[in-house]
Amino acid sequence: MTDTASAAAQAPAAYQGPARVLSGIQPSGALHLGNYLGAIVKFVKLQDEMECLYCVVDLHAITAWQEPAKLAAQTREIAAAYLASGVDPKKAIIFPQSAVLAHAELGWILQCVARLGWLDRMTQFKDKAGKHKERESVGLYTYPVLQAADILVYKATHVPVGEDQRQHLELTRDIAAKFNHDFDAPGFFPLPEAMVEGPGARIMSLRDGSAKMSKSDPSDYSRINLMDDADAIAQKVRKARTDPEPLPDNVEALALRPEADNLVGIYGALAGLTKAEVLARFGGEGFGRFKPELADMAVARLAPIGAEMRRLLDDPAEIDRVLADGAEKATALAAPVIDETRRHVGFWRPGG
Ligand code: AQP
Repeated sequence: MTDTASAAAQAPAAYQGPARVLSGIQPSGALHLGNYLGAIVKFVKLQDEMECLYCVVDLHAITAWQEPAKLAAQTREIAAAYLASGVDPKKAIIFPQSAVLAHAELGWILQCVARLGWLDRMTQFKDKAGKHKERESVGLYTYPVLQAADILVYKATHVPVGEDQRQHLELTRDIAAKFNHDFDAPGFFPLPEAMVEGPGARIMSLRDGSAKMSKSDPSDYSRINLMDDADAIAQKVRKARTDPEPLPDNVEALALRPEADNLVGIYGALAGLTKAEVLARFGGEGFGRFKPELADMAVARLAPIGAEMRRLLDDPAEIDRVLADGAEKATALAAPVIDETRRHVGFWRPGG
């Protein structure tokens, strides 16, 4: 048995199974442009390349208080965002995390594998808990272990996420390697790869270029929500914080201008352009000219998604069918993994 985080470094990645994608989003508030560009855009692309599972991680959402009367609706809203953005339930499995009990079961087993010292290093907990960590739920602290279970219960090999999740993926690899080592099961769990790369990996707040765009930011002007209408999007872009200088003509000059850098990055991510290509188009222009172009680009890309989400949410029967079907398929995929995990751990089994 090992007790350091170096297990992943020591263990060769001997996993032989198929490539599989798992990712999820919490139903903890309105989805924003960061969630869309950092995660959902990648979900859509990957469904044509690998077997994909996309969950709505409601077990994670309750690490902070969620109104019980709203949680199911919030879960449907995330599913609606997946569908409206182009995730196709014929290609990818879409399901609510809490509907597949194996997540919680493996989560507990992995809590007994992960070390306290590993969790103590997680910066997202420190960011979210702030100065009063003793008031946070235990679940918020152990959240990254449940995230490891979400991934490993399907033996997923690839995890499309934004930059903020990179550290949690490293932890997942350490947990997988330690399980494989401790239970003498080389290659049982894969050491999954975070797929962070991409122009939308870290979208920043419209009010503060040094803070990430976030559902929990108290200012709605800090983010563009997927369900914002065209007027709201235009207004938020217009009010986005900037500096008085015109846009530069080279990317290096954005280094000390976080708000300008963020807006150029957003335009590029939405338009499929590099920052250099955006600056080739707008370098030398003031924000008075750039912001309306950015607003038009954001509206063109997001308004149809918002409209489709509203249509789906008007009659949630279609969403519920997708979620129920996905839960059944995900449960079937997780069953043999949890069964084998139980065998490795040595739990009682009839006749076993
Ligand atoms: N600003 C962002 N830029 C790029 N990607 C982002 N993601 C989140 N914010 C950005 C990615 O979205 C996916 C789902 O995130 P989540 O809902 O599970 O939780 P989160 O990372 O805590 O996201 P939020 O929206 O910022 O919520 P709060 O305010 O609760 O912290 C993940 O892949 C994440 O990387």
